[in-house]
Amino acid sequence: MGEGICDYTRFIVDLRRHMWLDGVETELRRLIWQIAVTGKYISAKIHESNRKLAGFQNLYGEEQLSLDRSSDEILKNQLQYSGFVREYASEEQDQVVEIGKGTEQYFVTADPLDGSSLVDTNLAIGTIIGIHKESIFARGRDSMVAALYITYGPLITMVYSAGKGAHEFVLNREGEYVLSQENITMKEKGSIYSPGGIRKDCSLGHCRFLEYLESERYKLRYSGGFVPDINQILIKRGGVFTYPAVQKSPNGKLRMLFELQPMAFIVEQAGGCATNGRDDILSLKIDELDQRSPVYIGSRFEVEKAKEFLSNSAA
Ligand code: AFP
Repeated sequence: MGEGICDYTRFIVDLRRHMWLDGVETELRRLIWQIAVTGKYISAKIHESNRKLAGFQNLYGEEQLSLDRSSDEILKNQLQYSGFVREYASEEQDQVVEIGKGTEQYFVTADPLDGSSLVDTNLAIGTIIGIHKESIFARGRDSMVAALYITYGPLITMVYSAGKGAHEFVLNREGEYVLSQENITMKEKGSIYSPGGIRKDCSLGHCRFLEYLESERYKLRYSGGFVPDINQILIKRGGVFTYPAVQKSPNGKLRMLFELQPMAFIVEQAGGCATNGRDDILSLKIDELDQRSPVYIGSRFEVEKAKEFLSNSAA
């Protein structure tokens, strides 16, 4: 049997065994799958991109690349025709978009191309997706049923969770996703840290936390892309990413709906945790589309240590 056919057979068996066994509802399994497949079309767009500005700004006043808008369009269309999605909220859209007939059971949030400002540097970037069962204006822990991210790097990988562990698929040369890591589980403690923000704009507690990590010889790993930075912490089974409150943005830079909730969902499923420095990210209620939060996310030891430094300095 040719290797290609063998690969394909193994892939189908892996996919069915893995996704069937973890008890994911058929519609949700198919929706996750369709979003993962969209990653192939977005990746093709990245490869033909010329980093041309689209001449538009998003809700946050950020310049939109034509790539941002085309990735958003690809995703929205795929979700619209999936038949499973009632509403679509995206970092590139000014408001929530009704894309279904009003009876579908899922609400999807998307950062279609996070880190797109890195495209010209050829660093890895990604797509971040949250899947909710009810309105997205709730606590993540109550509304979320799944999350996934796709990393466009030397390989295209998709990490997802539907509430039964975190698992990684890699796109093989036949253009099929093959299960590569199942039930990813982080250690209690890691050895890398990703510190976003400008240190002199951060609180004393935050600076003391970073100094602690450096005194413990943690290695600095920061690319400026949330997806590859989180993916590194997950695949290396430990470490911490932070984008704290800073002077000009007391709520930090990263968006709750489009970046923090999906990654918190996946990291928790891998045995890690995610906080704003005091409360779990998934326990925070979403009131606005563009809601941001400071974030400390990764293995348990480092996140708890961050909370300790922040509360001691706040006292
Ligand atoms: P872009 O999507 O504008 O490239 O921003 C990426 C991002 O939202 C997130 O992916 C990074 O973790 C963070 O910004 C990096 O921010 P700094 O450039 O301030 O470090």
